[in-house]
Amino acid sequence: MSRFRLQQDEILSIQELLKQIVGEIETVEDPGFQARAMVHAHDLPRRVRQALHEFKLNEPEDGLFLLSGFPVDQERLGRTPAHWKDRSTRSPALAEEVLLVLLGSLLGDCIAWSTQQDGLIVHDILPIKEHEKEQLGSGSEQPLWWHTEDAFHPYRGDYLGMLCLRNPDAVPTTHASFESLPLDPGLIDLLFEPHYTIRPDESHQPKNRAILDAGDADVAARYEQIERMNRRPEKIPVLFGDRRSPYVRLDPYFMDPVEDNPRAQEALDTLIREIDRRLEEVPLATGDICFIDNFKAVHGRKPFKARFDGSDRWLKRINITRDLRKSRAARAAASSRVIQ
Ligand SMILES: O=C(O)CCC(=O)C(=O)O
Ligand SMILES: [Fe+2]
Repeated sequence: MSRFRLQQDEILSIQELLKQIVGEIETVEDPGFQARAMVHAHDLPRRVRQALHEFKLNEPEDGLFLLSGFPVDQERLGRTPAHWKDRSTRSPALAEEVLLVLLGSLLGDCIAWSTQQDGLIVHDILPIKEHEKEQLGSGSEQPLWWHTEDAFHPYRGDYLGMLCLRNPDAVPTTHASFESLPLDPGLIDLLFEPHYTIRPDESHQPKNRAILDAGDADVAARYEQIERMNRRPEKIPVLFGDRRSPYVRLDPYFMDPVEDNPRAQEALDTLIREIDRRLEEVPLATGDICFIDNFKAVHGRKPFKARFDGSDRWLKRINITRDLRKSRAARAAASSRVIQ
């Protein structure tokens, strides 16, 4: 894992930068701020920029970058909200959200989904009572099975960024990479071929939308598209890129058995078993910021007993693409971040 610990002078310089930006905006969702984020990111300490640049350029096999040492004022945050839709106009974690977006901008551009968390760029990950037993980031009692983020979608992010505001019970995020997978070449051949299907995960379903805008034709059309992807998922390979260091696209919980090709199913089962064996725990602590290479590693979360008393685990999450252009047909304007 690439570990990066902020030094005191770097923390002070970041705090100074955040103070200035937070004074100018009401929310990180402000398109003006999103447009300027990459330029603001040039003012982050040089050692931070260098480290994230190397993570992007060298694509380390474990696909995990962990930055720690940023202090988070718990009193300013107040209580962990009961739901991500319980947003005050001005987030108590605005500075941390800005920091996550700036760091993410060193890897690419933040993207949002019109079908997920109401099209917001910065997501809250916190346990929600009604989702306790569900296969969602906001679930708790079930393990969140390891996955590629938004694996079903061709425009899924290249990176996932998470900033931990609090995690009092040290609930682990899980992580596995594909470094020197002991698979025989015949199985690798099959995994590189389009035998597999991945259906949209629960977070993109209309029942998980907060804003009641059933009359919005655009949004309705997006959900119809998700429904089509659910009914007739296209056949895809789960490995791609370089055979010696493959990229992956996997979400076993939402994959159907390959009925017409038992060898392809066997290859997938073997791959899943190997990843299960490698799954590691990464309990994020307050102030930890991790970036996961969504092509090189999978991630999930261990089950836990949520408290629902305002002191629960609370993370902020972003998705980042290296190439905003490839989704242009699905976005309203060149500078828009929302994939529809
Ligand atoms: O809670 C975590 O640590 C991971 C959550 C996650 O993978 C997700 O929400 O997609
Ligand atoms: Fe995830």
